[in-house]
Amino acid sequence: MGASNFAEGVDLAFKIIFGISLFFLAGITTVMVYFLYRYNRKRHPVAEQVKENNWLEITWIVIPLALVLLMFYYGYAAFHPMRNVPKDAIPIKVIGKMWSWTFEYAGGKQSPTLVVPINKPVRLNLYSPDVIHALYIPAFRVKEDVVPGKNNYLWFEATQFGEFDILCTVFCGVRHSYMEAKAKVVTEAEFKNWLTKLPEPSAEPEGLTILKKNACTGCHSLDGSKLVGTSFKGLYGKTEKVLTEGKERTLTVDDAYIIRSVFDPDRDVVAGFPKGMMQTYKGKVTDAEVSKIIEYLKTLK
Ligand code: HEC
Ligand SMILES: [Cu+2]
Repeated sequence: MGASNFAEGVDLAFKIIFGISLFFLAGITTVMVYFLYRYNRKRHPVAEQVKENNWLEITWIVIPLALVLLMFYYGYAAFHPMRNVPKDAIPIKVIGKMWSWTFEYAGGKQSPTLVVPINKPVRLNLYSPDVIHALYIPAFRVKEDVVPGKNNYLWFEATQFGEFDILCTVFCGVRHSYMEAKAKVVTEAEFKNWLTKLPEPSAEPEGLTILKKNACTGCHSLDGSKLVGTSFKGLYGKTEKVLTEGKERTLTVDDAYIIRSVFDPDRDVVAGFPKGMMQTYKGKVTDAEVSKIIEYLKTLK
């Protein structure tokens, strides 16, 4: 069962196309099997060429044409309203990034769950800061690519209360399959209440902005998962095994070590990680910026 205003049209188009396909699958298979029997060499020893049969040709042009036009009509009738967003639709920015969904409401309040009021048009503005993703809400029968640099959108009106799955349908890297979320349909009063309770957007720590700006987060995760480099989670104050000029030694991660790691990454190479992977940030990151980074890393317990 679909749970949006588009469900009926999409389901109808699907049923018609599926029905026509099923009819031809059964019909063609039956005729094939019958011909095997009927035109077997025993029963039909001499082949016969059929040429210039106008009625036959007209039939096989007109019937398939009518059928594809029928499929086009129902497909288009379902698709057309999807591209016409009502003016009063509630705008929600969807941020699809490796590897999670974030829903941003007016005023910048963010939520990991898409909460929408029932029977109200909602417009999702799709944004990706990294690679191509696709937002798919099967129960609402909507799906659209989330492409960096392109302002894609979709809209719907939820028609049923409940929680529905949200998926990413474009393979976007190792944790693609973790990129899921829920769409929750509630009454308008509940929606307003929920929105007021949603915490105000907190300003991003400066250190994190610097890490993102220099793409450090492409190699260093903030949540403990191992990417190309180590994770920054719990890094500050930790005892680390490093190779200095090929000799293993143990040290405690402090300011000096982090500064060295940024400006001279090959001096102390973390055990188990390749040398030469991280380039020096000399001239790209200032000393003041490194201090901000350190300040931020201290908060990543
Ligand atoms: C191309 C991937 C890559 C990028 C980009 C990168 N690093 Fe690294 N980084 C690594 C690797 C691999 C290591 C481990 C090997 C080593 O120590 O050189 C490392 C090690 C480190 C360490 C030591 C970590 C530990 O566990 O002891 C710090 C601190 C660090 N990087 C900070 C940064 C900062 C800050 C930036 C951005 C300004 C950055 N890195 C950008 C790959 C990267
Ligand atoms: Cu994705």
